[in-house]
Amino acid sequence: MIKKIYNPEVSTWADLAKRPVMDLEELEAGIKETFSFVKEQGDEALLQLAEKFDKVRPSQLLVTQEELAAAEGAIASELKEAILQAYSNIQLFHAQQAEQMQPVETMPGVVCWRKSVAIEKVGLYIPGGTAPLFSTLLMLGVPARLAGCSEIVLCTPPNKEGAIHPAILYTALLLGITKIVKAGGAQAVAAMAFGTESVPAVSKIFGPGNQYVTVAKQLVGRAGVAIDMPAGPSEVLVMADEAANPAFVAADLLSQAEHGADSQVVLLTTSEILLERVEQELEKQLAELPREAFAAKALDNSLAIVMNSTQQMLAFSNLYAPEHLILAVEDFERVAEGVINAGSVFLGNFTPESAGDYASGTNHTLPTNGYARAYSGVSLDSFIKKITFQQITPQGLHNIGRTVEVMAEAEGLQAHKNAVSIRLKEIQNV
Ligand code: HSO
Ligand code: ZN
Repeated sequence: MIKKIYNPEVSTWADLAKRPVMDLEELEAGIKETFSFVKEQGDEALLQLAEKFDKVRPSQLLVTQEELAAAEGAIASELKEAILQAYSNIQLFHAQQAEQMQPVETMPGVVCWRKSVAIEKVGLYIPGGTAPLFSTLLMLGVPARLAGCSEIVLCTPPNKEGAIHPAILYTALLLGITKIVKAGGAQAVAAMAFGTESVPAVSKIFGPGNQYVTVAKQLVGRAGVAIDMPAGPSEVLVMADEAANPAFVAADLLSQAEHGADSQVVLLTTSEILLERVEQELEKQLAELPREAFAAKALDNSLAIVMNSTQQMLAFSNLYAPEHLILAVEDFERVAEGVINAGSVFLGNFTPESAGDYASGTNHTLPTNGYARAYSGVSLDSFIKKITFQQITPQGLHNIGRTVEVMAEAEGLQAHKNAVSIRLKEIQNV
């Protein structure tokens, strides 16, 4: 069960805010071997590794038109409607993120501007395993489409029958993603990074995964392929006072704990009574969960901390930098203004994290493990590069030229200076 701590000294906070450490370095050697195998054998390596890890050798590596078309009939209409609603909300929220920058004349005759251009080729990874995360496909596919990426590759491991979950296929269909590769793990990351006969090499790889996928993404990151963000186990921090509903708080903590045994949930509260009630609710609700075993393990790694004030809770939360932050406190609007480190924030008693996980519109691919101190979650920007442009007229160069010459000279870079001087001479001659 969750570990309780009462009014810890500020000097102990940094330790409390540390996530359980995972040593992933020892996985590197094996993953590098997988990389070499995929580089050498391409599709055949993917098929052999599917046989080894997914216990099936798919008859075809890519999902066929027929498989895609069949997905629509294979899922309940209520689920289809839900996916469509989520799609629409995510689309609305992400479409608003598009920015247009007006050209700026920094000096007369010197004009600078910036343009957003989609990353041409992107790869999306959707894990298989215990939960078919078609919601993650929406979270990645919608902004990829809005950005205008011209090639979107989806890799996801097949089940033992060699098939992909129909909800994943239906979502792909909705997004117009047709290159769906039956490959998982480090080999899928390798295929998207280096390319095979069937899998085009992409410039950026997105999506969550197990430890092998995480390390593989880090390794291709070092080799020049961009990745969305460093990923770790999912987490939520709930800040709760007497205004909170203990049953809601417990439900929120469990919703994150059920992701996996390595998930971490943190409860901060100013009320010992609330903590007691939350504990009772945790026990009651946990016992009824199909994924009780995962959630129970996650709770064992988790903390409930009693603090003196909302101010203290906010300070701790900002130090912890949670992936998800739920504010179940009286004055949640004021507290929200003080949040400086978090991936995504949920305000008040009626805003469960689950809403953001699936359907409200915000993205659920978020920085974990304290990375929220420096990283944002996935957004439209994640699929875009911003290219700057400038154009200078002869009069403009006359205006800015001396500044550049003086600076280049001071840096000892004569050729830089010359590139301006040679033109200024020409202008004078006209
Ligand atoms: N909470 C996860 C996302 C997710 N939840 C997908 C349910 N499905 C990471 O933000
Ligand atoms: Zn979730």
